[in-house]
Amino acid sequence: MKQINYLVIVFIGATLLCNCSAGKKTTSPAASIPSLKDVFKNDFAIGTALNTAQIEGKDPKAAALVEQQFNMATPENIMKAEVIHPEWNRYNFEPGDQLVSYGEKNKIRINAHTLIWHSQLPAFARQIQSADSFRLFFQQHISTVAGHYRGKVFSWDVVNEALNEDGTMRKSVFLNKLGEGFVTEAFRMAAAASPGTELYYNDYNNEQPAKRAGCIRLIKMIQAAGVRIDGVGIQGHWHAGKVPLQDIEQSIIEYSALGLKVMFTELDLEVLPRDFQGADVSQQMKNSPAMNPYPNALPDSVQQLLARDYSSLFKLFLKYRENVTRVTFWGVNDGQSWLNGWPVPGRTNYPLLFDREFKPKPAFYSVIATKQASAN
Ligand code: 9MR
Repeated sequence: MKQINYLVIVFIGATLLCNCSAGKKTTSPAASIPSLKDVFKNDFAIGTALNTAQIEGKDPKAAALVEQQFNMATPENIMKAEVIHPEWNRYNFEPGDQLVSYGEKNKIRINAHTLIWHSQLPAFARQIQSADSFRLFFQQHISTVAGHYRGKVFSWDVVNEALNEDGTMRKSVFLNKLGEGFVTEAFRMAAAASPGTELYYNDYNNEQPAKRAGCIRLIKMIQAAGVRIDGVGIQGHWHAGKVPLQDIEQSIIEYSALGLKVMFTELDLEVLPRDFQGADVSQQMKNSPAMNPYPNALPDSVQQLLARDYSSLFKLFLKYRENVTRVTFWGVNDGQSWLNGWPVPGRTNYPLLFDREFKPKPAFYSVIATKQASAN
């Protein structure tokens, strides 16, 4: 029965792609497919990560799809400290400003990412020795960057990935120099610098029980200090065939119980071999034919597995549409996904809803069909 459902979805997809009803074929899939942001408009926002070329307007094919499909966007790299604050007294706001005007023009709200993260720090910050100087960098970074985008971005990921898998604090330069109070302080400063902006804690694997408990401890610490935190981002870097649906559901329930919005901020589903789940960018593996099994095309069986998993996820998101405020995909299409280069460089990966030609995959249609089924 399930098999038949997916064949129907794929058939509908193929029909829409041909634009057969108009009696002629078109090469632009964007004109003839449903729009995720419209389909889910009464449920949650739909976002995408944008890379530098896309933000600079150098990728017209991506632009057409982005404007049609998404109402929120996260800069994949250009607002990270390494790029936006390269030297002690120098800030590089140009790409971020470009993103803000792109968003204004196309009614796409910006989820700024990210103020405080141990990774992609500028060299000067990594070299700071004294705790006092480091604190000054921390304060100036948050107040200057969040202040610059005050009233211009919808949200900030204030602190990113501060936790270990067992829920303890990651031994980052922020923890070493400032102690765990840095998390609360970051939210306090961001709220002061950008009062109207939603403020989130963001992490991967924070749907897993131990890390979730650590995340809840952090959130309660921020709240107990009387400091504002509006939501928690579960990144959602999962594996096809192993999506932890029960843990995700439990996390939505527990985070919502703290009065927070829940969002899925970096969704993609790995289809290639890997023996760990998550997004720790320091983990690397070697390439080999066995590690890169689909260099030319994704086999139909995996395509369908991906479609089923995306459908189950969206069914869950819809069940909790009162609590889930946004679902953001980490990239526009498969060819642009960071998973082509991590944790194994040079692989051909297929984790998103749109293929390398910007065409919708069966997973796209399964997501649309999930909404249609829930509405019936
Ligand atoms: O997708 C980003 C990739 O282009 C960068 O090389 C990488 C560097 O650390 O960061 C990626 O984005 C990460 C995000 O900022 C935080 N969560 C994990 C994401 C995937 O690594």
